[in-house]
Amino acid sequence: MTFRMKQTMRWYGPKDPVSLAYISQAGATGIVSALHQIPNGEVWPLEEIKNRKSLIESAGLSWDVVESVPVHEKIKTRSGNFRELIENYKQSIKNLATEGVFRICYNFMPILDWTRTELAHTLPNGAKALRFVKKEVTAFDLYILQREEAEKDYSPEEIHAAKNFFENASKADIQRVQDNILKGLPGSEEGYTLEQFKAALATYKEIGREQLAENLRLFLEEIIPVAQENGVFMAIHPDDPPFDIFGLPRVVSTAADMKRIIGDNDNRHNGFTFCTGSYGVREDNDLIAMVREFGRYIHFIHLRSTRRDQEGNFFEDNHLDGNVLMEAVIAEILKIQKQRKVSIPMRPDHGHQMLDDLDKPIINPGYTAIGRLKGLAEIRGVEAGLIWAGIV
Ligand code: DNO
Repeated sequence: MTFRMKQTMRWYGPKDPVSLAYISQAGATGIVSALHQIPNGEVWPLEEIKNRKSLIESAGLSWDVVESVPVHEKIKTRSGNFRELIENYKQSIKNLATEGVFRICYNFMPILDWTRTELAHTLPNGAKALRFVKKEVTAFDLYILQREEAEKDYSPEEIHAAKNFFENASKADIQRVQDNILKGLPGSEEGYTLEQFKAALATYKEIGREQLAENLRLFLEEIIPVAQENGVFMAIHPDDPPFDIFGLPRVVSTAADMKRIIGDNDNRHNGFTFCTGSYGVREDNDLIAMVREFGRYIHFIHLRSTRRDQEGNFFEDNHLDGNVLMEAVIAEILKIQKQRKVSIPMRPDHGHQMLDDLDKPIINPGYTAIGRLKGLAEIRGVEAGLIWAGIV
């Protein structure tokens, strides 16, 4: 028996310009959503979870995944009232389970969530894509943030390119780079001024990669038993991009990281969001091997493809183009589903701003309707084809 992926789309709540009806018309049957109105660190109240769920269900859809219950910075750094914040996190897990929501996506990226410098990079066909431009990130680090010892993190060529960019960039370009890095992309939950960001960076002065990995382990040690008791599957999202940034350590970037996160106690409630767009930025991440190795623990899938170049830049390509061998990844996922006899929720991650969406104000970059609809349709097509051809 073959199991298809459960097709979902992200919905930012009642203010999202892409309505539940549109999502349903696009072909998704499930929703990925979060209570963005609850301040980071507070308990998610039963009542608000119930309201969100009934809104989704009244549109004929199901709330399959929470993306995300954010992890407070104080938990990541284990400072201040982090114990109380962990208790709150546990309570949110329990409350979600009480209302029948059993999958939670979260991340453990210090300070920043996902990072891009360009939100409307025009492709040759006129559609717009999200892009990470290395020299812009480097210029921000060296000349705007003026982070101590930042030069050490870059090669002479990278510094040269950044300097060149900075000296020739318009004021608007500099502002764009700064805003895109600091203000927080959709779902990030936190935004910073330059001064706030500098202060936040200082809290990681003593926290290297090992310490952050240890802080994650200690967090999991507390929350996973609660998730297990309540039938909840935790799915950690990888770092995006999957490498250290602004001197901040990142510990969910590679297969080795995934292995470490599972640790010695084989517990499926401690699982992963398999995001091909994030892991796929690294050439040394073999996505197919990763699905094979960690398939048992994958509870949520983001399908998206990036294309990288020699300079360390990448942009979000069409879902079936770019460096991710999407057809092969989907085939591998279908095999895992067959073994596990489950349908794993999948969402087409991001999409180009295209067609009529080009004329609309963009509230959530990457999350316009038409580009995601195209991604979903292509992914479904690949899935149907693989199954029909008997490949899976
Ligand atoms: C970006 C998203 C991320 C993701 C979080 C998960 O589009 O994939 O913001 O939701 O990192 O906690």
